Amino acid sequence: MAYYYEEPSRTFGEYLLVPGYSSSECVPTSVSLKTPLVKYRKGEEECPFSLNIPMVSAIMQSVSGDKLAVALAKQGGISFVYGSQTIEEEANMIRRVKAYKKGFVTSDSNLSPEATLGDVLDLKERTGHSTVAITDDGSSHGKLLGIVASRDYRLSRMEKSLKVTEFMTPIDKLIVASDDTSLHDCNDIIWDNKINTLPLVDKEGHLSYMVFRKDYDSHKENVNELLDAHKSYVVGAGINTRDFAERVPALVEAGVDVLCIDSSEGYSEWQARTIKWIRDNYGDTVKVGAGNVVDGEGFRFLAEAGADFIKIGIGGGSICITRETKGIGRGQATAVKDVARARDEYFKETGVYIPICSDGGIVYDYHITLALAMGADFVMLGRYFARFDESPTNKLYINGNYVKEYWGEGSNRARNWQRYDLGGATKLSFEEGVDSYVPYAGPLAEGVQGTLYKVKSTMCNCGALSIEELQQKAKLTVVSATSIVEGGSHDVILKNSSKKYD
Ligand code: RVP
Repeated sequence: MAYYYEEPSRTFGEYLLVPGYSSSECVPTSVSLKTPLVKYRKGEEECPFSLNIPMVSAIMQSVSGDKLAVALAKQGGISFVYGSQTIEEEANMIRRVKAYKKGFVTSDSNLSPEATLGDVLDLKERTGHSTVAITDDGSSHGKLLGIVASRDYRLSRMEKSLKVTEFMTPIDKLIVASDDTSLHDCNDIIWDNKINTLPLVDKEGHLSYMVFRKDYDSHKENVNELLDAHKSYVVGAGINTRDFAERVPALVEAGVDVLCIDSSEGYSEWQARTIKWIRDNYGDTVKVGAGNVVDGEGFRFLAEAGADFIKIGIGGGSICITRETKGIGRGQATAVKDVARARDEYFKETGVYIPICSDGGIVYDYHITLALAMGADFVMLGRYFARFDESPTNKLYINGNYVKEYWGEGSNRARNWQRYDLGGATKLSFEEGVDSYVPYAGPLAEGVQGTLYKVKSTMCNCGALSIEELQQKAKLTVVSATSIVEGGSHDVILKNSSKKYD
């Protein structure tokens, strides 16, 4: 006979947190949102890879490109660049994030002296960077001959066929430093000489690195930024259960920090095979998350398969119609509660703590706090991030409002059939997602900081200064339909009515 779960399948909108005692020390500025990303022996060792904020961006074409990845890493979170593109395109996105910022940057924009102004413009279009190193062989470590920056050319006055040697700033007019100069000294040279770029060269005059003034400024602004050991932004990438033997090596080679299997249904042999292949080829050096699951059984399967973190959620995404089309899924809150229980049991048995991620269905900011209180270590968001300037989609003006496009990976537009494939498919058989608009919400930094201030305030109301403390102290209550009405403004005539989205 079929199995019936006792509890109805509930979602975040059906719960509220009941405040606990908060001492005078419990203020938002004292709250830490640091949270583990990958499994570790809790109590015996530090988590080897943590996030500074509990937010990651969804593995979606309309959300996680390299621009958003940089913006989110600056705030302390991580993006999972979408895998529904060619291996080369995805690896290039990872490369762009890794090259974006380091104290010392390996120049990714280089041309030989034979190149023209037209080549400079093409390269700028591809990399998004306006400083180009001219080296003898056009490589990032060739002999440095000069630099082309935006101030060196005027499109209105110069032919595109003009050779770079005609307008670059040549090496004898450049300020350069030797490649053993410390970052501190490089920054002093930049300030003293009022320059934007300092090339570092070795004894033979070969280009080693560039140091940029803008990196120094931006590092000072972003206290939470998530950097790797080489001072590059940390970035993740989505993979699928079909082409992993080619995709994973390309992403690792490009410098990816963590992978995640992107699938609408993770309780499958395909996921176990993918994780096994990664372990066989890379051991524990390549971290990989798996999912999505919605109950303890699914969690246990992926834990035993060796996943570094496990993602929860089927059918709760704002653009997702899986529940309507296939009749599978589970209310997100119930799924998180159930998986968190299984995670804690697994920890008691093995001493290994596997972080869990609540993926999809976050509508209001307080849903993030609820997900964390229910046991999630971090949340994955699509709709939320698609609204910002940095998402890769078009911003449009429709019916008097600015909107951004947002489409599901299971929509005809994305055609990410690998995400829905359970073997044998070569195309998307039916749609599980929609194509839509979301209200435009400005720059990511402002949005994320506003959201997290609310999360921290609520945590203080619960007497919690960390996510772990919130999980221990949280008191949650199911709300009745009538009390939901009571929770909004009611029985008044609003002066300025505008729809709330956060
Ligand atoms: P949301 O944040 O509610 O917009 O949900 C984003 C999540 O929805 C993704 O992380 C993914 O798990 C899921 N998704 C993505 N595409 C689709 C679909 O087309 N059905 N669903």
